[in-house]
Amino acid sequence: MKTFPKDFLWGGAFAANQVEGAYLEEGKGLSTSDMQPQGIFGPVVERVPGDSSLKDVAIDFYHRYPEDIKLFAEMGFSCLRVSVAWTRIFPDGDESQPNEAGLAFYDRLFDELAAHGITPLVTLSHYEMPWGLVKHYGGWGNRQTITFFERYARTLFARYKEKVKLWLTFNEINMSLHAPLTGVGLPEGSSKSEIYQAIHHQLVASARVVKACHEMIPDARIGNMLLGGLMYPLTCKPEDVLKTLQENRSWQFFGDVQCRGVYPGYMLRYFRDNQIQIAITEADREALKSTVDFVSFSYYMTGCVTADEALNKQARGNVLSMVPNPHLISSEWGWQIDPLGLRTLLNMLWDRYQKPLFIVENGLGANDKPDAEGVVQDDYRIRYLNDHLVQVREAIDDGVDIIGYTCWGPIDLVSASRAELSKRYGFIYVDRDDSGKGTLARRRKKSFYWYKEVIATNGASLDG
Ligand code: BGP
Repeated sequence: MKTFPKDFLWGGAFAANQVEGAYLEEGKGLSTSDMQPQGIFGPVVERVPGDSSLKDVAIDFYHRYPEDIKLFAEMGFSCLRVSVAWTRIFPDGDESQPNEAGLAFYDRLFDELAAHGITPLVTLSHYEMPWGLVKHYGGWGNRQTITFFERYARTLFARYKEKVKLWLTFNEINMSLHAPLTGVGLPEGSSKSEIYQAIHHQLVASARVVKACHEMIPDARIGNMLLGGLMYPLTCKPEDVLKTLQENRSWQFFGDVQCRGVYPGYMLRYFRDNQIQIAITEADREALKSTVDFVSFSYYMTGCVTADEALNKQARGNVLSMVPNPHLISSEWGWQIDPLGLRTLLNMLWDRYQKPLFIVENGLGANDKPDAEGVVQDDYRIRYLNDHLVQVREAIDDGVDIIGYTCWGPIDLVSASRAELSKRYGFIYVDRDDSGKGTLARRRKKSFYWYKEVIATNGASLDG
């Protein structure tokens, strides 16, 4: 019988800015996320006293984490992916000393997880950076940001070295091409050269903190995080196939640098062909040689690529544009559902990198409606997750080395792309709506009990 490995990590994942709230508490500074109340594609809005954004409170995890962790433990989680808000530790980004209150919060959080036997997987940077670094330094466009980020990462490694053994550098590092402010702190309309220069700085920073992590916590493992944007050719026309290869390389490039330590030739050609000039120093080349221990990624959907411009209708996920696949159905938000694609992607990444893989995001955003008894009967979510996990099991049977699975948003949270609460991913319902109304009370959905059973049986209860 096909099974999951004995020590497979099961759990959920989220980002500080989508759950914590407390956006100015205990010395926290403003982040890019605080400046984009309408989400990662929305405009920058200057914050003024008395204004409010859904993310300011989010689901109030900052104050309610003990209750939430208890529920995760009840489901049997062995892992929880969280992120640290950089602005709780260095409010403007360029301070020389960290904010003790911010560090103390994550101490409490990690202690609470440990008390429930849950392993933390910690993302250093998930869709936010200090606004101070954007305003005064030009974000990742400035080489100095590498130093600020390394200081921040080293502060976390020193503080939490006994508590956190699994780390990720940048969430969906390839998304900067599509949402430059969120990704690299550059304004919309930045040129390709500016964006790739900022990305280069981020790749160097990622490699430098990989090295720092290895030195400071030798028994830790640190990975990268890609938006796994698997594309299929729309037809078998050779032109479509070549274009698809190139499209896939536009995100694989990040993994290639982070896993192999050098810029791939196809990217150098892309830079040449598009007159993109990037300053890369000898020290940068040396730094890039520190490669990640494992590869993590998010997986929600796939799309198609065509070389035929006339057919090139744009369907949008939250980050990537793609041609719809006529063989797949879509979620309420238009994301095409493709469980089999997860098996393909796992095999592709394993073939390419031969490093352990970690699925750190996957899930279905839906507009859940509680029934008369107040219960969300989310059979559609159960079906989605079941079908994806069946394919994870198939990939394990294919010989792919997979560390674990943390589904996105185990508790309802504020969505990244549009900053909505009505797009729910959770096993746990949170009573709060898009206008901010609600008690913030937590309630178990039907999927809560389903996931609990999946974890308890280490996947044996899956259907299929
Ligand atoms: C990924 C992000 C997450 C998350 C998820 C779902 O791109 O890493 O932060 O939010 O997508 O997207 P959304 O919240 O827009 O539904």
